Amino acid sequence: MAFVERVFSGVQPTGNLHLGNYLGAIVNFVKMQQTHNCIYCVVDMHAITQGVEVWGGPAELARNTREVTAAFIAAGIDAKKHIVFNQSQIAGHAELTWIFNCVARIGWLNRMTQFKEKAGKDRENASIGLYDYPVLMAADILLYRATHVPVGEDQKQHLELSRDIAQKFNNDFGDSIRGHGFADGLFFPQPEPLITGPATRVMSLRDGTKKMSKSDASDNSRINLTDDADTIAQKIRRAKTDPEPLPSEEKGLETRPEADNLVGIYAALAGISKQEVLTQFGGGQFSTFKNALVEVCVAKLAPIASEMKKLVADPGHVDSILADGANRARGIADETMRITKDIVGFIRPR
Ligand code: AQP
Repeated sequence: MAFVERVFSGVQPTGNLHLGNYLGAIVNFVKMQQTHNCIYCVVDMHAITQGVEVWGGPAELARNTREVTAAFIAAGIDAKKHIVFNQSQIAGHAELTWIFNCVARIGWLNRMTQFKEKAGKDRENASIGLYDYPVLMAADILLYRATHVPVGEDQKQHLELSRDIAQKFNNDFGDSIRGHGFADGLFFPQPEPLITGPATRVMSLRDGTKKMSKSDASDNSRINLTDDADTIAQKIRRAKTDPEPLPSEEKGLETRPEADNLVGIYAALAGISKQEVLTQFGGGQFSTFKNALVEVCVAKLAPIASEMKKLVADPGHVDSILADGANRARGIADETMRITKDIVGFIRPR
């Protein structure tokens, strides 16, 4: 069956939205609006999978949920033409997760590297929600039978799991799916990850081998979307580099993770290739390149930060955007759950 193409993706409201989230995900969210119907979700149910000391408690969760929504709108997502909502408003995310929990295998989840990284050494003490995170993610996507998912490189493995779950559901319930009018036995699509651009994995400014992340203890490791121009300048000037000048060819970046990262960030912000950046700055000192990077970064982020500020100052308006999005998302989600329940054999009122 040819599925109607639909884009879905989400961002966790865990605070400190950063340049990695922006370049790895949100920039592509904005682009996809031109060609697809898009659903962008503030995944607040994912946010509570780590300890409360990580997500900050109820007031912080609500504040961060509004801030991510504001970032979506400020970056150029059109919440009227497309759908923007927060996950917990739609019960189908949790319902479909339960069904998928019974389809996914423990062996599959045991391979998930993000769980291993986030749970760390104290795995026994991690929440079941953190372990089940990728199944909830599969449910998020497949509740809308989405076909394309723009994400950063770090989410590739979770997308593969979503594809495995979709395929196993279609196999396990093939006869029932056909019996419900899907002649080819395919109810869920296998969603495709869209991992594009020169900054699909933005690294920490303090350590070019570590992903830029909201939860890094050092604020200097990341550029937050809400940082002002002075803070951006300071962070970039202090970013770790090596003593060599920039190379003129991309090959010269291979063993230089910090240089590679900054060149990738410049390329993504300026909308050019890494090679074009090196043609312009290769052979020169880092200080010259860093000054240019500050400029392009401030030019891109300052208008977003100022629009975000305006939006979060009016929480009622942000909440109405989320409520309107949830109402429209619910129409699609309810239809998927109705058919899924019939396929599984759950009796429901007629
Ligand atoms: N460093 C990154 N480079 C490129 N893309 C990134 N993404 C996250 N970090 C980078 C992408 O941003 C989207 C939203 O991510 P998320 O907030 O839902 O979850 P995350 O990947 O767990 O983000 P963080 O910042 O790393 O948070 P913590 O510190 O809590 O783990 C996703 O598409 C992701 O790929």
